Amino acid sequence: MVLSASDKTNVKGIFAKIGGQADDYGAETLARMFATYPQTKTYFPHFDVSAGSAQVKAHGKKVAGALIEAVNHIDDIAGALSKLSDLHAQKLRVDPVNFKLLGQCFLVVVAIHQAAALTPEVHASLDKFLCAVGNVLTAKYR
Ligand code: HNI
Repeated sequence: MVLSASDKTNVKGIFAKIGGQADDYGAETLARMFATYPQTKTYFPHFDVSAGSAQVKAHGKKVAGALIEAVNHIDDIAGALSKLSDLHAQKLRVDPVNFKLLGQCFLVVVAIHQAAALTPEVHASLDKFLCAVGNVLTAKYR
């Protein structure tokens, strides 16, 4: 999954528009993932997974923060998310299919809140970026 120069520009641009709303997008992404793909809830037995719960908000903020970290180091996503990659591979062992589900939900949230900015080109670049993040977080499995 190689991001082209224009992919990187598109991803930075859409995240610049998202700005301070990223935490809310993260929480909405998780709430949609839990509602639409209930099997994802099995990784969070210790969470109140209802939309708007304190845990969903707090975790949404963490996920958004990691995505922003990846955007800020878009030429070295693996380096930027190295610790997170260890955590997901060695401790959490989340089945890789779930990263696609989270990515789809994030795209839906961006489509709702940034409809005008999410041109087909930006959509494609954001999809590639989310795949790249998912690949990094599952790279150290096995
Ligand atoms: Ni993920 C913890 C980021 C996908 C299940 N996850 C984190 C943390 C971050 C994070 C940040 C907090 C780490 C810490 O506390 O040090 N997760 C991300 C990102 C993606 C992602 C950026 C994809 C874009 N995680 C997923 C998916 C699942 C998932 C798809 C399962 C469906 N993550 C978890 C679980 C935890 C977690 C479970 C621990 C939660 C807790 O607090 O107990």
